[in-house]
Amino acid sequence: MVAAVLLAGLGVPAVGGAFGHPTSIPAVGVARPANATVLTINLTDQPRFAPSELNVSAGTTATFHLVNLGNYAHTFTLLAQPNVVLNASWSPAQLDQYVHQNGSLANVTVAPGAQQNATVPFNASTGFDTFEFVSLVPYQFQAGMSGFVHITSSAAGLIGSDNTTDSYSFVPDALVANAAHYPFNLDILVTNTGNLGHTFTVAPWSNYTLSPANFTTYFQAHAPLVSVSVPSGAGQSVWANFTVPGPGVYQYICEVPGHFANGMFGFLYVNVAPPPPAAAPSTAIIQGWILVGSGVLLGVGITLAATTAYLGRFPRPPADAEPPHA
Ligand SMILES: [Cu+2]
Repeated sequence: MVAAVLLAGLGVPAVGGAFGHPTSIPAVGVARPANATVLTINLTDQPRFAPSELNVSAGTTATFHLVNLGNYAHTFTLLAQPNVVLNASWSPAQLDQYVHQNGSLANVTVAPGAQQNATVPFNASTGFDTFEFVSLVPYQFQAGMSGFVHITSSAAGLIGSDNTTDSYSFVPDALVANAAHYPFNLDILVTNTGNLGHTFTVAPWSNYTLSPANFTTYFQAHAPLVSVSVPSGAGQSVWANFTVPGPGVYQYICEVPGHFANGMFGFLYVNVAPPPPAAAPSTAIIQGWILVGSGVLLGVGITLAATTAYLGRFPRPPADAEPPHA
C-alpha cells in the first residue's frame, strides 16, 4: 500500500545536472566555504547602492568591493539576521538599535571617494536566505539606501522520482525527503507508466489532507507548491521542480477529474517518519479477500487491528479549521 522511497540520493536517476541540481549528496551544512567571488557595489550620494540586488552562491566567500562615488560618507552594513526587511520609516536611532541588537555580517564606513573591501563567508546552510544591507549614516537608509544579497543554492536540492498508472495511483504513494535546511528545492521526475494523462500537484500546506470535494476550491485559494501535467502515453515524463518551505507531510494528488476520488494521491514526508513499510501490493489484495471471507481468524484480526490503526493515521480526515503552517 505504501512504499516509501528515500530521496536523499538513493535510487534516483543520474540526470539532475542538466536541471540545475546535482545528484550528489546535498552539501548542506558545510562549514567551510569553498569558493570565492568579488562583487563591486558603488555607493552614491543619491543615496543608493548600485547594484542594490546581488546574488551569491551558498558556500561562497564573497568580497564586496565598495566604491564610494560621492562626496558623503556611507556605510555598507550587512545585517546578520536573514530574511528580514527593515522598516524604512524607522528613525536613525531605531535603525542603530536594531543593528546593535541583531548584529551585522559586515559594517564598513567608506569615506568620500574611497574604496574598501568587506569579506563575508556564506556557508551552505545560508542557501535561499536573503540578507539586507543598509547605510547607517543618518537618513541615507530612510532615503532609499539599502539593498539585498540573495543566497542562491543548488546544493540544497533533493531529487527523486514517482510514477503514474492507469489504475489511478502514484507508485510509490509515499515520498521521503530529509533536508538539513529550509526551504529547499525538490525535483521529482514523474513518469507515466500508462496511457492516461495526469497531474502531479502538491498541496502548499503541510499536515493538511485534501478531499476530492474541496481540492479545486482549496487550490484556487492556495496555490499548490507545484502542479505539472504528466503527458499521456507510457514512458512520458515531466519534472516537478518546486521549493519545500518546511517540514511536515504534504499531500500530492492528480487533479484530472475523478482521479483523486479514485485514490490517486500520495504523501511527501519531509523530515517526518513515513508509515512503516507495508507488504507488497499483491499481499495487500490478498489480505482484503481474507478480511471478507475469514474475519474470525486470529491472524486476520491482528491484521485488521493493524490496518485500522494505520488508516487512523493517514490520511487524516479533512480538517475544518486552518491547519498549522509549516
Ligand atoms: Cu490522474
